[in-house]
Amino acid sequence: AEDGYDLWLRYRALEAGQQDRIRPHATALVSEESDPTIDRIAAELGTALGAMLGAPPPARRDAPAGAIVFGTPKSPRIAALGLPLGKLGREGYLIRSVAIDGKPVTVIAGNTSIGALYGAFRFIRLIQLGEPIDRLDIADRPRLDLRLLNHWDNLDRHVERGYAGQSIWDWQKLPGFADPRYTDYARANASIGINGTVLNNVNSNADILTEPFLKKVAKLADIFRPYGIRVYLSARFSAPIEIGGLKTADPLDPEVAAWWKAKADEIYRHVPDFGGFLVKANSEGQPGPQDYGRSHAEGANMLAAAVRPHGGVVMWRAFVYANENPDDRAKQAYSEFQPLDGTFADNVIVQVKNGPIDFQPREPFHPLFGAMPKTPLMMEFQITKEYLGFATHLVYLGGLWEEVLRADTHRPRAGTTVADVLDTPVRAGAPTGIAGVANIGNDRNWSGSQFDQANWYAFGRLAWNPDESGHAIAADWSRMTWGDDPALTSAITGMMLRSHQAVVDYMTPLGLNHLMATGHHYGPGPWVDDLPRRDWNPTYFHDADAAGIGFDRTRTGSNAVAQYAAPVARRFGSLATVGDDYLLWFHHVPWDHRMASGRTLWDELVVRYDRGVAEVAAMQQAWAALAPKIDARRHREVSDFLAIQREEAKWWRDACIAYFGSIAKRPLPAGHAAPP
Ligand code: GCW
Repeated sequence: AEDGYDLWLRYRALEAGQQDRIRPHATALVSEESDPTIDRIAAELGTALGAMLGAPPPARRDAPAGAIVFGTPKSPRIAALGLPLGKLGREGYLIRSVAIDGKPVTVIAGNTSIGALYGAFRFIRLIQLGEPIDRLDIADRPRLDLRLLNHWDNLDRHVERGYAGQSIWDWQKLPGFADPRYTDYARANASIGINGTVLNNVNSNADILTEPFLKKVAKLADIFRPYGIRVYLSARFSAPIEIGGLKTADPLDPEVAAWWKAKADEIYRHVPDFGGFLVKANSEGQPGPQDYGRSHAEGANMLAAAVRPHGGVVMWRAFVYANENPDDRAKQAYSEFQPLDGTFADNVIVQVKNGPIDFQPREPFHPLFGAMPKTPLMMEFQITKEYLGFATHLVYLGGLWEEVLRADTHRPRAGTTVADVLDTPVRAGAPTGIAGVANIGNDRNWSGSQFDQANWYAFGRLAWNPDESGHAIAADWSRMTWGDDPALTSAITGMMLRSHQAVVDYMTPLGLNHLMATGHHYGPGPWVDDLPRRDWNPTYFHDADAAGIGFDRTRTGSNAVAQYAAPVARRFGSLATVGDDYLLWFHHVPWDHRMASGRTLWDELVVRYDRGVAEVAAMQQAWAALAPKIDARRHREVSDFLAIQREEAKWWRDACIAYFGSIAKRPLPAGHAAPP
């Protein structure tokens, strides 16, 4: 039965007519090279075409009419074509219908076999999507260098904020046993261009850096390498004390620096192409350089020096906030990092979450983007849905990410989007990148729900090309995952595209945020007011009182708005121009404030909560109608999840309206459906 294991690489037999159309262009698989990646390309094309066409094309040495010729200019046949591969870099590819010895063939070529692998996956996608393949001329290359998953996986296999079972890394059985799933993981990631993975949680355990674990890590790296995926590790800043026997982890202590250097050398003996370290330091209780009175830059640069001789990078996270700091939590990353611009070593990248608080259903873009022109910044998105209903709520994140990537930073000038900041190297050769906190676990369907696979997929596609549209990506995913029927695709993409606004409306409308219940972040808790850290309490974030609601981040409040470029600060800072989406993020607004809709703020809030619930009901209806077109098992699973989502959307609505109503003390607007 269909269970979702195949993800979007769900190669199913094409209709006879389509098979007849494709077969003349898939008569043979031809390569003149041999390396592990070339072997994987042959295997993937064989599997995909075999399943879609009924039989795999034979591997041949000659290139008959209709052959698929793949590889690099190391192949004499490909070299002879004189293809314009120059601008495609290490990972780009070209797919062309050409003639070799007068016979029509399709060539899939890259400067490296990894480029050719990406080309092969693109070619397979064309067939999955029913595109014509007789006159191809496609050239593509990724816009960002580092396209990484971040696993928040602990060594005991618990996944922090993971809702798809246990970690897929079975450390206990590694390196002796390599679950075949590791290979499928690599295939899936390579198919969307992901080229690196951080195996362990940023709340990190130093044991990962000990020899027994490095052997396990090396085994995974060996499996991933032919798929162009490098392994990275989260480094615990206090590791020199915990596993090194030193008395300090002070980054300016020569013994500490020497320990990290030796450790890096050891890691590279196990994993010669090790990517580098990801570090969460001095955030939420993690150790870091500030424990010794040193700055983030001093800490990062010390680690950077250790991996530098091997070509490694250090990704230093900007997600920091401290209880001792009474200032607006939304301001802290900018306040700590912006002044350090220009002081980081050239193999350090600062990794910044999309918004200034923490992966909320909607946040304005992080003010650091554009504000550190001398420092490579990479994006951190969260694919797993920590604040978005875990795996049971259907929420497509492609639209959320697109919104952030297209935001205009106005730095250095109008029109410079967050995507521009990410993909423009700060100097020649400086790294660029993006990371997504993975939603992968050992559930049969990988992501905990069928629809959460779309978020993994969309992350990869946007990492490859941050300008792609969330809509187009959703449509491709739907066709590959559910079947290539236009009515199906339009119904499913319709659900996906409306799902983000729906969850915003039933959880945190109008710029509200962080109203989730304590710790687990599942379900409403806007009344929570007793947590030890002031800035963990939902009451801190919504700031509702008899007069109004919302966090004043303008000049009369925390003035966080001043961290943005002047035109952005003006737009967000004025009630007249901020717009509904970020209204209560930046302003404390009277309950009777007149909204663009003509309603009062209080009435609008209720209308939004109602609308969110109604949208989930609409998704349920749309999905129910698709039953005849979808295999029973997957259809049922999604139906059950939508029913959970509907109940919980109501729970959110009723809890929030009751709570805020007790503060606003205003009647419910006409038309509000009283809870059953
Ligand atoms: O989103 C918050 C999470 C923590 C997480 C932290 C971080 C890994 O609630 O679970 O820790 O952010 O990003 O460091």
